[in-house]
Amino acid sequence: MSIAHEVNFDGLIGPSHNYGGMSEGNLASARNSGDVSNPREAALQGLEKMRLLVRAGLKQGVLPPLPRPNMDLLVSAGFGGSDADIIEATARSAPRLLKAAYSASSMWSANAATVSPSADASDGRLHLTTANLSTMLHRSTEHPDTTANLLSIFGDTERFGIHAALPAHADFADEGAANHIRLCADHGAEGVEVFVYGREAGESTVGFPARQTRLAAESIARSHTLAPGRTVFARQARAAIDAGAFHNDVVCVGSLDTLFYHELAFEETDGTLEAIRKAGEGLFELKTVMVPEAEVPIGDAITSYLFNSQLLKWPGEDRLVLLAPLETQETESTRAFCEQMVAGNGPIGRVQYVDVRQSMRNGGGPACLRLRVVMTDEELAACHQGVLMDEEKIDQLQEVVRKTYRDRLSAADLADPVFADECRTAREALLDALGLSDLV
Ligand code: SUG
Repeated sequence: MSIAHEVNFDGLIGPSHNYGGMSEGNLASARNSGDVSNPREAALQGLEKMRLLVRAGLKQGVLPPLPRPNMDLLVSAGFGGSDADIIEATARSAPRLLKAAYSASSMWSANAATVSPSADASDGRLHLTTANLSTMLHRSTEHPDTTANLLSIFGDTERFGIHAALPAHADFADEGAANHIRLCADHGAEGVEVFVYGREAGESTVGFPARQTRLAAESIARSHTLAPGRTVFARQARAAIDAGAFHNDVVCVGSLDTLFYHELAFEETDGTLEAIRKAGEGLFELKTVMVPEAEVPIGDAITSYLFNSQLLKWPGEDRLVLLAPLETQETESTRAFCEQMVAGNGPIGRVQYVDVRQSMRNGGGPACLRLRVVMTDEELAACHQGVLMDEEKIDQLQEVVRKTYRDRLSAADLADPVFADECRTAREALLDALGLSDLV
C-alpha cells in the first residue's frame, strides 16, 4: 500500500456569483432567487475555509472558475454581433438565459467530476470523469471547460485518466462526486466505492428531478476500471429527493471507514449497508452513524446542511472532525445532535463550524465546495503545482479577489457589458496567480 493523501480541490468562487434561482429541487436556490449577492465576500469565505485546512496541515488544492459569461451559450441561442450587443439583446429577450451564462456554479467542485484513486483502479491510474450535469441548463455547460481545467492540472496520462463527460442525455445524467462515497481503512489502501443514484435510465419520476442515473454510475465504474466486487450501487430515497436532497451529499457523507447518514437517505438502508460491508470484507470494518428522523427531521437536515460537511482525519486528533456550516450550529436539532454525538464515543469526535453563507444561500455547503482527490506522493508531484495551496498563495488569491471582484451583484447588473469585461479581467488575474494562463 502506498502512502496517499486526501487532497481537497475547492472550487474558487468566481466573480459572477449570483442568486439566479436556477436549480429546481434545490430549496435554497429557489428561496434566495433574485437576492443581491456578494461575490467578493463569497470568494473570501471560500478561501478562508481552504486556509483552515492548510493551517491544520491538510493538503488543499483549487480549481479555477470557468469563463463567464459563457458567450458560446448565448451564440448557440442565436444572438449575434459584438459581445456587448449579445449581452444587451439577451438581457432584453432572454434574461434567464443570461443568468445561466453568468452562473458561477463551478464553485461546487463536488459536482465537477467523479474520482477514483489509483489504489482502486485495476490499471493503477487515478481516474476522473467530468460530470455532464445534464439536468440543469446552467450547469450543463460546465463540462467542456471543467475537462480543460482537469487536463491542465492532471496532464500526465501515464498516471491520470481524465475522461470527458458522459453523453448529455437524461439516461446518462451525472452529477459527479456529490453522489459518490469512498470507504477504506486508509486513504492509500484499496477501498469500496459507493455510487448513489436517484433513478434508472429511461425511468420517469414525479417530483423534484433525480439528477443521477444508475447507468451513469455504472459507466463511470467501468471506465475507472474498478473491481465489481468492491463497488456498490445504492438508490437514493425518493423521499429525500422530494424533501430537497438534490444530491446524496445533502443527506450523507462518508470518509475512511465511517458513514454518517440520515435515516431517510437511502431507499433500502439495510441492504445498502450490507452491500458495503460485503464489498469491504478484508479491507475495513464499517462504522456507521445514523441520524434518526425523530431527532433531526429531514427538513432540518436540509436547511442546516448537517451532512454537507467535510469529514476529515484532522492531524493530531484521534477521531474524525466534521467541518460543518454555521447553519448547522444555528439549527436547534442539528446543534443538539452534534453536541450529543461528540460527547459519545463514536467515530466523529469534533464538529468545527465554518462560514460559507454566500454559497449556502445557493444550496452549496462545505462539502459541495470541494472535490476530494486521493493522491500518492508521486501523483502529487506529477500534477500542476500552481493549484496547490499554502497560506501565501491564499493571501495572493485573496488580494486578487479584493482588487477585482464586486462587493454587490444584482440580476440587473448582468445586463451591463462592462461587467462581462470585469469578470474576464478577474479570471485572468486568478489564472495568472495559479500559473494556469494557458486556460485564458
Ligand atoms: O447544482 N446550486 C447548485 C448547488 C450544488 C451543490 N452541490 C452539492 N450538493 N454537491 C446546484 O443546484 C444554484 C444556482 C442559482 O440558482 O443561481 C445552484 O446551481
